[in-house]
Amino acid sequence: MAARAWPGVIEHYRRLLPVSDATPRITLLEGNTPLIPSAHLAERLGPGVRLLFKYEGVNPTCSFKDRGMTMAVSKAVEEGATATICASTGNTSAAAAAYCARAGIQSVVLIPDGYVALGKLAQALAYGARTIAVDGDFDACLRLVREISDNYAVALVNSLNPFRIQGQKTAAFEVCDALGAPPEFHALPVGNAGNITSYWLGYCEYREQGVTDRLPHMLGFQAAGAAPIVTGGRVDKPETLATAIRIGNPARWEEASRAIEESAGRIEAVSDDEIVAAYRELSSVEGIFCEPASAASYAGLKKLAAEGFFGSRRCTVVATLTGHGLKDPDRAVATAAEPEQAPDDIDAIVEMLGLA
Ligand code: AN7
Repeated sequence: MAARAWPGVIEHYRRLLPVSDATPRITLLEGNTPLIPSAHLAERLGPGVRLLFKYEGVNPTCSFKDRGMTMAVSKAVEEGATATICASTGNTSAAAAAYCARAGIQSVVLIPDGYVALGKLAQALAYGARTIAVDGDFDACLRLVREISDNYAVALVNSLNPFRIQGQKTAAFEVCDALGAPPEFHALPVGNAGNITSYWLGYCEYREQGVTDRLPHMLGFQAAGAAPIVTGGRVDKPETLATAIRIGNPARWEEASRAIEESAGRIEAVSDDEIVAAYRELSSVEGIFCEPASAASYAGLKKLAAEGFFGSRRCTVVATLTGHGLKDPDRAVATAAEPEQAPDDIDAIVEMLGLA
């Protein structure tokens, strides 16, 4: 018998989402992403650590943002919107552009000029968004779109939009469905702080519904140059090569702090060097290629492990890898060895490879 095809997150989790039969399903069949067991890196964290990666890079636009965007755009269409607007470090704009194309409505995206990875820029343009590169950082872009959406007929689809959080919480449901229980720890990169807010909501709802009987500890990791929640103060000039999380004043700051506190979790900073080391390990050791910001989750786990956080305790740890490595091809090439050059000559190549 054929398995029932995956219908996308709205249809699959409709009982736990604010939708009705009147809500159009603007979907690209996002979600149902793999929870990949670590083959090699788990043991580096501790002898009792079972580590799994929630690989969100295989969503339709190659990041977790699709989960929230299917909800935000479906609800915008239900409410009669003909255009959406968002600020983005790249992935939100890629997802907004795709789901708006699918819905047949206009997408406007404001991005910090020069600080959006090439793959993400390519996506916004390919999907046909009005793409506006602003001479300012993400926080400036977010201020602009908030004011524009407050005063004009365009729907805001940043994670300030509650439907984004609703859609993204489905990732926590999927983790519990796959494991049969929540993990002990859930690690995430934190930028605008929508995703950690969403996961925590999802875990709490599953427990309230009686699907699960406990909650994980949430572990959030910011880039050291853009770590306002860690330092407790807005960062005026955020800097990190993980451009996805180059954010100095997160919109969901309070909710993220609450998730950390209520879950007895941790929020920590990881340096760009730690992020790049984790990023390289994930691809070259595990065979999982994510973008630099995504690797902050594993970089943070390594850092906690080095402080003796896990010790010899037996526990299940899930790290979300939020976006695909091909989002940022420039960084991939810049942080790896260059291709070796060879003539069109078998002897030379056999010699290079030491096979002779
Ligand atoms: C790959 O696209 O903010 O803490 O404008 O793209 O929910 O913001 C992206 C954020 C982590 C942080 N990993 O998530 C945007 C944007 C990747 C991301 C985050 C982002 P939040």
